[in-house]
Amino acid sequence: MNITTKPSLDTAFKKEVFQGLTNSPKYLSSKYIYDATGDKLFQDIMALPEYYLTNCEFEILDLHKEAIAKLFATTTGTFDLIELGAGDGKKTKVLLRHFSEKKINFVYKPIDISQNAIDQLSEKLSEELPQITVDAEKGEYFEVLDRLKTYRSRKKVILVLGSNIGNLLHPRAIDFLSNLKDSMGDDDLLFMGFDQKKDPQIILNAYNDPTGVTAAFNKNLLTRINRELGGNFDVSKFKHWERYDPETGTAKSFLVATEAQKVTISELNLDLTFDPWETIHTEISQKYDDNVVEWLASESGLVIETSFSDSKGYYKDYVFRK
Ligand code: AVI
Repeated sequence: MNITTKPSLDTAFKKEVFQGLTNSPKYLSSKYIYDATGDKLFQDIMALPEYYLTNCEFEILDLHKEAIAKLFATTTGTFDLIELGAGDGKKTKVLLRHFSEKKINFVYKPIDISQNAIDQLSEKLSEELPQITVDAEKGEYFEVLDRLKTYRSRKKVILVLGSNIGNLLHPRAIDFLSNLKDSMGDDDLLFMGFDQKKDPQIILNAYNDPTGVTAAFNKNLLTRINRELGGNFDVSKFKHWERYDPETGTAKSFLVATEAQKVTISELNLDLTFDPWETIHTEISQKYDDNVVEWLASESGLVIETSFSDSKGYYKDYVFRK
């Protein structure tokens, strides 16, 4: 590694890429996969037959929509259904449609970091479910959580679907859940998806599809560094690699250098060298069981009210109160 002059690390992206790629072993944060290309590749992943998470959660919401409606609805008025990381809202629409058919009073508040995702979702909902009140917002989770604290006037139900929490290590997951708890009042609920431990081969296949969509998704980190930070990674000289540890429930993604190479990132004034088979760790996708979710809840001051599972027991949505 060679740093010529001190770079100006004036954005979180620059700072984190610099930190990660000058560390030994090298790492990058998976949150930077999600630019317009990354969003599209993630949509493609959700449509893969191997990526069971989406269908399992879809099945849960469809199968249990009546019980879920009973938990969420208030007898006294309306509630805010706040979805963090709403994406294209495909799964949530099962609930929205049902709530609307049952004449349940609610305001749907999808929140996503991508303005593009928010605009598309609002447009689609106004066509498909025009009777629903939608109040979408662009924002980062933690920034939005602060704002949520001021919505105390009526009941809030916070939705976090897709096992998004699995991309956080346990200490950060506890921070996230604790922040959510702080934004909740006594009647509020948190409804959150947690992918479950299962046959390790099924998990490996979900993150290692034969069509290479997941590999392209992972490599989008390097493509994005090339485009936004003046990098010259040759992405064809990196291989996507997935590992799953059934003991800890942690799936880890890597990009592995297939030969020795030099890379320059001009915006960071950074020259990097890679040894053959050197790794960049890019993502964790944690898998859970009831004991771990109970532990996370108690560390965060939350209590599990109930949970819903798909028919194969691959995935669970838990309902928490504070
Ligand atoms: C968004 N997140 C929950 C996905 C996951 O399963 O960890 C991202 C993903 N990475 C590879 N495939 C999907």
